[in-house]
Amino acid sequence: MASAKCPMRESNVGGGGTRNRDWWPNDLRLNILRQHTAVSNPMDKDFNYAQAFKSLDYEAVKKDLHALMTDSQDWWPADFGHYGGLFIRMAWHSAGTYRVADGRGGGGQGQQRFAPLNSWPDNVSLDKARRLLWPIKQKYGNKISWADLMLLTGNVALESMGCKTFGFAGGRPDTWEADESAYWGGETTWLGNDIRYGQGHTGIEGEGVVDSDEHKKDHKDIHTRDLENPLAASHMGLIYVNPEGPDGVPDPVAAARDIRTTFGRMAMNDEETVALIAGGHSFGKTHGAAPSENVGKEPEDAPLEQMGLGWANKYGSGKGPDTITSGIEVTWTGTPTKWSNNFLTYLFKYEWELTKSPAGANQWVAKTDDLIIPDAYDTNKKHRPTMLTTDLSLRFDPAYEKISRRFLENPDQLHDAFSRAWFKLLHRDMGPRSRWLGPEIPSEVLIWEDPLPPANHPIIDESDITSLKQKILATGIKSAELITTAWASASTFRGSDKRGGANGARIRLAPQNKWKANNPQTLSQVLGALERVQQEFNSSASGGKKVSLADLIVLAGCAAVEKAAGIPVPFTPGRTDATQEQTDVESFEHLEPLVDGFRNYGKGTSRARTEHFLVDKAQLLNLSAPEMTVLVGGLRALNANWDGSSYGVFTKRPGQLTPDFFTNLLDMGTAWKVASNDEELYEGFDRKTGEKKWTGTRSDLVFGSHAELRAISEAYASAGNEEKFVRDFVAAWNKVMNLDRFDVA
Ligand code: HEB
Repeated sequence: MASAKCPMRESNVGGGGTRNRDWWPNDLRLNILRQHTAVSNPMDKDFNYAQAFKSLDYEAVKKDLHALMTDSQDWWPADFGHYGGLFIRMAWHSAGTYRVADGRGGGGQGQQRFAPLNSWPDNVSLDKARRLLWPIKQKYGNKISWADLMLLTGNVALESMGCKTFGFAGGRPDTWEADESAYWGGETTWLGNDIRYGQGHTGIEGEGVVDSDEHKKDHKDIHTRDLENPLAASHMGLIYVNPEGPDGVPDPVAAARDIRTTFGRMAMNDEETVALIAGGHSFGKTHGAAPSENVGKEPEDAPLEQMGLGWANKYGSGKGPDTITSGIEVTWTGTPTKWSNNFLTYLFKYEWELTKSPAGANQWVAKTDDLIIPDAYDTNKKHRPTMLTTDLSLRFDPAYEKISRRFLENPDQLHDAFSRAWFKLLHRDMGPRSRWLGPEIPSEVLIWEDPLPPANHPIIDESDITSLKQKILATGIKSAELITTAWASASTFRGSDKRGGANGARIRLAPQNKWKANNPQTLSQVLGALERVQQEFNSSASGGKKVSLADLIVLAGCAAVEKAAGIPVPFTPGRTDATQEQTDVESFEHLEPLVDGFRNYGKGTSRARTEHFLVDKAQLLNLSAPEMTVLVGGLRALNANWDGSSYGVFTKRPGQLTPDFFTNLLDMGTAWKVASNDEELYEGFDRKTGEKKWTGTRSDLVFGSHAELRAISEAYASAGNEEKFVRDFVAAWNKVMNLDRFDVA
């Protein structure tokens, strides 16, 4: 126990001691731009997960998973003799961290293995679930990632309990370190929500999901509160909402409000939400055999001999009937290892009475003498039906009730809605279908995939590319506008959920064609000119060749960069144009840049500075710090601000690809002063003459003020690196243009 008393700060080796982040908590987090690199990954450099997965004996894994479901282990026995409920919860918690606002979270990287998720209070006992899977993971090795395996296991659990699924796709390569890019909230206590609601709520540390009475008094805002974006969960350390009701208040109607916000931010509508909860809670049970004081430290803080497991439970046997997970003790249906409509049947059949679990948590019991619920371990025992506050929301929220009653009367509709919503939940962050692998990919195309039409005609070749570039440059459209349009099109990509990008040419469709950052008026002129080039080519090209507007938009940017760079800029054709019908406007609105420092658009909020948004965007674009730096410097030299302004265009020869941005920014002959009350604009004056030379934004000046970014800027401003600058810019530009090209990977 000695080590548990010794906080990490006191460690004087191995990177211990007070860190930069402790001294300067608001510093830029450039660390998020150097994650998941080769140095943290034990696989060989040429390891290709998609290829490895293709050699997997998929049916054999599924067979092993089916066998595991009922192969109860003494060290963690299966409730009702079936691990299905536990594994569904594991998969759901793996995928359910997804939030559509920035596409982060989700099951795509196997992050449930790492902190903080492995130790979230909501993930209690899932450490056991993953450990039960280890022999299967070990057996199939590199051919199936943890990310895929955890989700596939949830799917097989459903099938094993008689719920036909909509399908499954593999293709999620594992990461090997804790991802630091997602904002999970600013609270410093588990289950706190003071920051996300900003209304003075405090988290109650160490109480599991059970809140204290003192906390409950202060709940007046649960009917009106607003959850901070991009968060989806109502508390730090929860995947979604408090099962006992908002902040522990057992009010099903108020709980519905939190559920709607949370599931909405997970990209689920009311129907999908009802289906997921009613379907999910037709299985398994909750665990609250005794008060949570019995439960030890979470995995990240647990003693060594627990070997990465956490939450050691000293109550009784600490497992099986004595398990403490959420602190709630509920079994929803009479058939917890079988798909059924029973959750909804009981929800409406009985009236519900508030009661407490043995751990003291709020829960509900049916007012009935019907002892129809089996015990997980004692076949002689029967129980009355029980529910969570959040389960009752499906009956007492008027909109949810309508849907629930329809599902109650039409079990096939519940099944269809559940299996579709479950498939969406597990695959929402996978990106385009070209990334999906395996024999169980559904043939039905779903709108949330952001579908692209196939290229069903011969695509352009090298000589077409050359002549098209000439034609584009001859349209008279300014190079800077061709560059901003290509950037606007490609830079919607987010590495988090692999959405966006230039493919599909959705920049010409709603909502992107109206986004302020895209400068709609200029955009429509550029697109008009490119459409004319396209029409001319497509009506005259030999051999039925066609060029898509998506390709032309990128090619136009490449042609303009090439002209300015004086070296070839690579271009990979083959994009296609999506239709408006293939574009879910509401869902695409989440991709709108509120701040894009690369084109000097937008500014910070009360919660984040402009330069923090720049780094955030760079992370979503899978860029390193040097790539971010060279792109900003290059785009400024190319005069490519969103509105054509000269902010940050620190050069006397705008339009040429020079490192002038860096040389001028680092020039000690310039003194900088704040030029706007909001500290978003700065002016640079000649120290000798006092003459005003430049105007720049926070996204510009940060490359001179931040030590690490300045170091990179110095490299690009140094004699002898002019060519390197051009080469690096072209490489980074090419990377961004092709971020979404999973079809050619
Ligand atoms: Fe759930 C369980 C809550 C949704 C599926 N959950 C559970 C629990 C809780 C909850 C508290 C218990 C844990 C323990 O163990 O103790 N959920 C909840 C909430 C929500 C939910 C609050 C929202 C409203 N779920 C959900 C969904 C799903 C689910 C959506 C799917 C789909 N869960 C589940 C399952 C379970 C649970 C299956 C069981 C587990 C076992 O059995 O172990």
